[in-house]
Amino acid sequence: MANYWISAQERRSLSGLLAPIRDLSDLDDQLSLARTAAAMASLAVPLKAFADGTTDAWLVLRHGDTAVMEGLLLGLSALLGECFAFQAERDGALVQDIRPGRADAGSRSSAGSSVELDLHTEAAFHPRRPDFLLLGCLRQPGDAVPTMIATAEAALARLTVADREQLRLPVFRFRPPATFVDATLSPPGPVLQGPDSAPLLRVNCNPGHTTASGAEAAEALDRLAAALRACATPVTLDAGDVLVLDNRRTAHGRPAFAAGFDSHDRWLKRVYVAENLWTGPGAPPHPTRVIT
Ligand SMILES: O=C(O)CCC(=O)C(=O)O
Ligand SMILES: [Fe+2]
Repeated sequence: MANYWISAQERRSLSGLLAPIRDLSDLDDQLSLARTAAAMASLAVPLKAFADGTTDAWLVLRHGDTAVMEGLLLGLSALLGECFAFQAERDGALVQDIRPGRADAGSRSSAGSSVELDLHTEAAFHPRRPDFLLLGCLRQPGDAVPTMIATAEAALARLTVADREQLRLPVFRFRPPATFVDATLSPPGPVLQGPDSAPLLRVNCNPGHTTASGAEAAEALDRLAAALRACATPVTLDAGDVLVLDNRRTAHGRPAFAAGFDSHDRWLKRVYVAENLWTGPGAPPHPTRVIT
């Protein structure tokens, strides 16, 4: 990837194509464009999906805002690490559409709408949890739906030492959200890891999604959930905005909202990123980006 060059002409044409994305000026333009292009060129799956029967990476970006956002997310993921997906979730799509589905309205997952999606770290049940989560917004209705974000550090500052010790015990089990098919409960593990000054969190506060064995651990978990809710900040994405979340240091969620299940609904694109995809717990055998 480091050896990938784009010509001045290609860069000019890409700049025009990326213009609809707001806040591009916040990025290091040339680096992000080059990485975006390189990320797209190196990924067979999204190219197949968007290239209309050709393998020309540049065509991918000519399909309008949807593909441009996908390119931007893949480019950002290349800056952070490696994008990946789970075969059991949304059929292994590397860039996932987060929009309300009528059949899933009541599900406490990213596909739901009529119920709150309580604070959670992404894929808490899985050994290969994303290190980062990218959410790119394509559409936000007038009645805007924020993403709620709470940092582990702020929440843990509200807990006692005894509660934090309970959360470090490997007595918690994590259930997959409804967007996963055929996925099972995790083996027992801790909710809290790392030093107190840089805590790492693994939790899903939706009912029944994290269970503790032992009354003290269960109570500490309840108090953590309350602390996360108490310090959660709403972040509202507008079309063109991208949210980058560190999935080890933050929990996220969103309130219930009214969906029309039509072309006016809120629409996000989501990408999971691993800093080192092919090493560590749950690592897939190289070079698979879609974990089975
Ligand atoms: O809808 C949102 O703002 C966040 C949904 C969510 O939890 C996710 O996409 O992982
Ligand atoms: Fe999520």
